[in-house]
Amino acid sequence: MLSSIKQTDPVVYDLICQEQARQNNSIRMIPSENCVSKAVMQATGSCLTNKYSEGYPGKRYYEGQQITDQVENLARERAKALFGAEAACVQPHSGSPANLATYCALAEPGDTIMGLALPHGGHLTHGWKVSYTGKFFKSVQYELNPETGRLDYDHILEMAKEHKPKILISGSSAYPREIDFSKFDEIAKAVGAYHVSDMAHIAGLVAGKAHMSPVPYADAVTTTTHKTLRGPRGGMVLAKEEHIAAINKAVFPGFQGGPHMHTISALAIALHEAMAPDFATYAAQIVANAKRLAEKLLEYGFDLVSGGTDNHLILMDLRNKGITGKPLAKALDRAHIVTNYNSVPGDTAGPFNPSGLRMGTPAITTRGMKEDQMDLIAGWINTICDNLENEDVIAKCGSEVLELCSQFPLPDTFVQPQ
Ligand code: DSN
Repeated sequence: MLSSIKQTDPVVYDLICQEQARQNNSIRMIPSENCVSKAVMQATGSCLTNKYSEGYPGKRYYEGQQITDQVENLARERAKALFGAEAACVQPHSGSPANLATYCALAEPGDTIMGLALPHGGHLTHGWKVSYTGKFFKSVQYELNPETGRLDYDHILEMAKEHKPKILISGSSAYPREIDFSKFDEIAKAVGAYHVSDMAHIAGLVAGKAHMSPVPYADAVTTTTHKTLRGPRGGMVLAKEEHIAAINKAVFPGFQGGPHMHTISALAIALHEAMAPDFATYAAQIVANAKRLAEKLLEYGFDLVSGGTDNHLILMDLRNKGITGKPLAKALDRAHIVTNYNSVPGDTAGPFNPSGLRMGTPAITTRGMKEDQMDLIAGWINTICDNLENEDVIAKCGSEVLELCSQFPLPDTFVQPQ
């Protein structure tokens, strides 16, 4: 697949090969990452990258759209069928532009939006102060219940009644529990707000029926396409029919120019893959793996935000271990276990060395790992946590990790190391 790159630019070829080897020889547990199939990968490198297609199918600003219209319509129709949505926009370049465009379609700058605070598991674009979503709009942030580490729907209702947001945002980037989107719908209706749901992290779980779907309960649902959904890097908005014209207009010409048709073709393939029965098995295994890992980590005395997980991710609060997330993430990385340090609710440490560690199971489940392998991973995390300065112990765990990786190559339908 890479032979032309090797011939034209050996430097880039070498870097890509090194990255492929790194991915192959590590337990990749960043919960927003995954591995795409060869088919998805090849579509992202196809001739569709050569085409400009400003506009939407049937109404473009350039000629030569005989094929691109079909590609975009196919992706839209598959997105609607997979998620049971009335309408879909598949042009957002990723999740952040999808969110901003959706807010601008449904509200005016200066209106109030209300989302989950970043240190409590929300995303930057849910109105956090450093994001333009927190500057263009008046942002009010709800937090998790400090006792349970879970969403507190009564508290969210009280805040919504007080602040009367134009948009209530459900969804998260670091929340390990199932979200009850019907409750967000009730709250939004009670205060006359639009309900926008960001399902980026759980889109694959929703597609595989391993998590409640926000689609029946939200005016608009935004998502990236490359996390649990296992598609190309991209974004998408699913919406009620009455909102799609405004959302389309906000995406193009509001925020973006030409759509990335190569990505949209790859998304169409990923949606097709997600319709296959084995995708539901995959989604269920992601959750089973995360639950087993959480169980083992609790046995080792780790403190988990909310006490466990219902989805694909785990958020460890390391304050009871007397360490922060960064040294642990770095030591794990030296042993080829890749996670990310993360803020936790009530964190007083800064975002560059917060008190938590976030990890997830989508990519390792794609490799075929199951509950037994989660037991091994929990053991290595515990050993490394107790030996942060002991490079011999870290190296020993690292060689055991490499041995495990060699036993779980990606399936043949995925890109293999060169
Ligand atoms: N950066 C993504 C994540 O890691 O959760 C969210 O967009």
